[in-house]
Amino acid sequence: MSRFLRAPSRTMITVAPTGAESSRADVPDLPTTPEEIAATAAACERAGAAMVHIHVRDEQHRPTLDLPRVRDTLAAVREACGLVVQLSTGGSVHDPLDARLAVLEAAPDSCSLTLGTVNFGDDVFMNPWGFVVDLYRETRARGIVPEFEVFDLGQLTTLRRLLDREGLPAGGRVHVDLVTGVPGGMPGTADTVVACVAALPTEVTSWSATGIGRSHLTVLAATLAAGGHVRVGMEDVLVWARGPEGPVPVRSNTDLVERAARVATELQRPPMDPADAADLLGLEAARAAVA
Ligand code: KMH
Ligand code: ZN
Repeated sequence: MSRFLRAPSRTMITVAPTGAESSRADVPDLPTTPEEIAATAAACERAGAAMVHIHVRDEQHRPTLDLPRVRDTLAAVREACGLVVQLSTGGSVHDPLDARLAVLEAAPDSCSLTLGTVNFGDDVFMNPWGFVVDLYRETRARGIVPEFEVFDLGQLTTLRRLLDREGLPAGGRVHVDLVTGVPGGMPGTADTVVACVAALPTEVTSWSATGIGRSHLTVLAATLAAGGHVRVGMEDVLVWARGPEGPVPVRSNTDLVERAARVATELQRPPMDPADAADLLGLEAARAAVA
């Protein structure tokens, strides 16, 4: 019987407002400056988000891992809202591994940690085992809670191996995010979500999922039905609906969070606030472990 048979009473909504893939020229409403990302985060908190997953952009709106810029963006977000702050260590497919590791110096509450290499459209998102281990050790040394990103079911076997060899994360909680629908990764279907939940290591204490692109709503609904938490945002989806006259673009991250909160509330699992998300992820215990 699944440990997740009883769904949590509240839903943690993570907003991923920016990502590294869309250009500002193509998506003029994409928040990219520290001020815009902070304002978006604050609006999304009011709409029901509990955590923000941040990719940083430079002054020309290009993805960057430049540490001063990362620190400025984090500081702006922390100033503007109370969301749990998660920094991407995935960066863009062009970022070197050492720069991706170095973002932990900015001391976010949480960071993404992808469990394996995956084709990513025409590119390759590199996450070799040695890098996974280095990144994991660094999170433990710094008291940062990792969110394990899973792009394919086999990466859950890597999580098993990682926990066996390295032990539990800082804070003792194990949170997994299923990233479905990437061209090259697992498909964004209800079957995928169910298969992954069945394969989660027993140490996993919470899980969420997101559907990239057209799988977005399917995965949102399947995840809520299966008792998971959800991630939404313009990193993952830019089409709001398939209208009679063609695709309707997403207007804002807030709209996406509001819709997720509405569906979750209808399903009797309303959004949790950032303090509850911090408890869920074990942030205080993680910090205490290195104090
Ligand atoms: N931008 C992708 C190559 C993460 O944030 O950790 C990787 C990504 C995952 O978005
Ligand atoms: Zn990301």
